[in-house]
Amino acid sequence: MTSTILRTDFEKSVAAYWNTHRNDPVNLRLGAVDDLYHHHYGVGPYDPTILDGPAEDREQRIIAELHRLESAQADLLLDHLGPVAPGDLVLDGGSGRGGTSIMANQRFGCEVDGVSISEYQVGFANEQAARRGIADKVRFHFRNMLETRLPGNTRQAIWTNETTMYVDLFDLYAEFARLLRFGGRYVCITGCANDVTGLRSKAVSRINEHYTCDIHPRSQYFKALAANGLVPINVVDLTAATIPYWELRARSEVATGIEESFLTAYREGSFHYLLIAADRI
Ligand code: GPP
Ligand code: MG
Repeated sequence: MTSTILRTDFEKSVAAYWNTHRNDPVNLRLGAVDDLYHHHYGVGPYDPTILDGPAEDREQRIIAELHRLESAQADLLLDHLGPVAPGDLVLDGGSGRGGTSIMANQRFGCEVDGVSISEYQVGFANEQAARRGIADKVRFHFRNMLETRLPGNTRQAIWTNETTMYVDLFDLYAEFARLLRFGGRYVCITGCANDVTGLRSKAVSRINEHYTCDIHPRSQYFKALAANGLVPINVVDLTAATIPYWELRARSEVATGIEESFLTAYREGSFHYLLIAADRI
C-alpha cells in the first residue's frame, strides 16, 4: 500500500520530513491558541501594540498574533472558493494538520477530504476532526494528491495551501481536472519564483533546501492550469501582505531561521506570494 502512495525517492523524503517534524513549536504553539493547526504562513498587518506591555507574556501575544495572521490567510483562501453548499464535496490537496479543512467545514458545512503523504499528519488531522465531532464530514486520507483515488467529477472546489512546491504541476492539475465538476473552482496559495528576475535566487534556493521542496516559477502555474482546462478568474499578489508576518515571526522565540530568506526573497523581488483562483471548464 505504502509503496503506491509514496512513488518516488523524493516523495519518500518529503513524507519522512513531515512524519518526523512533530515537535515544531512554530506550528504547535500557534495551533494551541484555538486548536486549528496550520502549515502555511500569514497575511495582513500585525497589531504593533502587542510588542508593548508586560514582557512576561509578550511572546504569547506574538504567538497569538502570528496565529491570527495564519488563520486570516486561510480565510482569504476560502473567500475565493466561490459558492460552496453544505452538500458539496471539496478537496484539500496536502492537508497538513487539517486547519484549512476544518475552517472550510465550519464556514460552508461542506464535506472535506484532505490528502497528505504524511501518515503522521493524517492521524493528527483525523484526531482534530474527531475531537470536534465532525469526523463524518471532514476526513483525512494517507494518499498522494497526484493520485487521490477519489471518484472523478465529484468536487465543487479544490485548494492547495502552500503544497504545490512539492509536486509536478502538470500531473497535479491533470488530477484536479479529473476531480472537479464543470464550473468547479480551484484555489492555490503558493510562493513562486519570479521569471522576470531570471533563474532561482540564492534566497529561494535556501527556502527549497530548508523544506526539501522545489519552488516553481510563476509561469509554470499558468502553463499547467491552461493545459488542464483550468481558467484563472483571479490572481492576487499577496507578497506585500505577507511581509509583516515574516517580520513579526523573525522577532519571535519560535523563529526557525528561515525568516530572513523569505524577507530577502520577497524584498528583492525574486519570489512572490500568490493566490490563484481558476475555474474548471
Ligand atoms: C509551511 O509549512 C509551508 C511549507 C513548508 C511549504 C513551503 C512554502 C513556501 C511558500 C515556499 P509550515 O507551517 O510547516 O512551516 P514552518 O514550520 O516554517 O512554519
Ligand atoms: Mg508554520
